[in-house]
Amino acid sequence: MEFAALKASELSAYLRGVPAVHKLLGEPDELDIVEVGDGNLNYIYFASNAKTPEMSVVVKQAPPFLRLVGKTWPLTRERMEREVAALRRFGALCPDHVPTVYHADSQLFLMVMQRLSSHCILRQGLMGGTIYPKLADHLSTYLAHTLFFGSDLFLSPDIKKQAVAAAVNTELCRITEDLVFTYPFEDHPSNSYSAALPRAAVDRIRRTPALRVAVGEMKWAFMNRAETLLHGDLHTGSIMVNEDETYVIDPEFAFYGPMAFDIGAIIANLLLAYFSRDWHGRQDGGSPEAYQVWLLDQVRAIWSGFTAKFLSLWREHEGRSKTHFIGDEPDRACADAFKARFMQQLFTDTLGFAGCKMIRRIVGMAKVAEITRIPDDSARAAIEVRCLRCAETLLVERASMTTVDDVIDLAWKVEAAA
Ligand code: SR1
Ligand code: MG
Repeated sequence: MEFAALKASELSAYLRGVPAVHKLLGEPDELDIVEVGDGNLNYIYFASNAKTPEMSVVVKQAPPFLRLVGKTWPLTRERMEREVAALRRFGALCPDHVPTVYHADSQLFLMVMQRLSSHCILRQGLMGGTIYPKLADHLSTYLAHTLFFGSDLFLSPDIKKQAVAAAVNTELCRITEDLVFTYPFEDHPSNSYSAALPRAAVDRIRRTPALRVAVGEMKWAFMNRAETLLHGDLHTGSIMVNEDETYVIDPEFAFYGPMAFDIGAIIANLLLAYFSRDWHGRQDGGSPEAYQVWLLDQVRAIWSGFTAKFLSLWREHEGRSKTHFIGDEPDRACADAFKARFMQQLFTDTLGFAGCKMIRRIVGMAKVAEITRIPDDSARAAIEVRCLRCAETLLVERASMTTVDDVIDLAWKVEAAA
């Protein structure tokens, strides 16, 4: 039977028939249902008690196609089951930063989850210039916990291999392989370019050999390094925030991949926010600099917080299990050297993935609002060129950029050269 999006009355009747959800909503006779309509992949609804609107949940349903494009881009609906599994896994590892799943239906491919009504999408908050004092602490905690506990540094080898197999996500990984690592670098019909983006900037992406090789290396790493269970699409639209709380949503792209992919996604999106601030920050007679400093501070604090927390989880695990990944040794010199190399490689890969993620948002198919909402074509193009320059350096020079301050310096330098 052909898929049809649920009507409000159908969804209301359905939810009233799920006792746990009905109870959470205060057992009303009718529900207010609003389709939010902002998902690239799925239908998303708010379902609320009409008399007590604060009693509310989110319903997410996967249609058998990519919503952004429509029926001409079919997708299997089982992606909803993978998303539910990932949310539950991440929720168990990091309950303060992952919304609760109340109910999942594997016939209708829908789930009912916690409504974050006092939170906004981080991308929107950053466009508005809001400071989130706890953001870096929360995101570094989320990254350290999810990336460490899914990996061979914590799991036994047999459990980890089962987890890799259970999280195979062929279809959505293919989207990333194409839209992040391949199409933006060739003349592909899915690419789109803003009105004033200079042809030379696009050509440079396609024709710089060192860049193409670097992107190839990152694509290979993405496809082959099953290190941990990733979120897989950790941009600022997948994060909800307020002053006190941070939640990571939408892990439908979850799979076992390289740790640096999630960290790189966050850093890339903070850098896109940083460069686009040059326009947003000047609206209403303001100036962008103070908020740009805050954005780069977040990059620094997320990386350094992540490093400290990840290494601390690693040490605690070694203490408890009385084992070391590299085996016994008389002192800890080799284990410490291994850890230092591990973190350095993670940083290098983070920069490479960040570069790919920035480029795809400028020349590829799915763009970001902080750039597309700039109505002045030439201002937008100037910002896009800076994003591309920064991304190129991140990719090409990633091995010689050894500290997060190198990234901050690069961002300032690219901005100042404008
Ligand atoms: C074709 S789907 C476009 C993008 O939306 C998701 O958020 C992923 O980033 C995907 O690449
Ligand atoms: Mg998403």
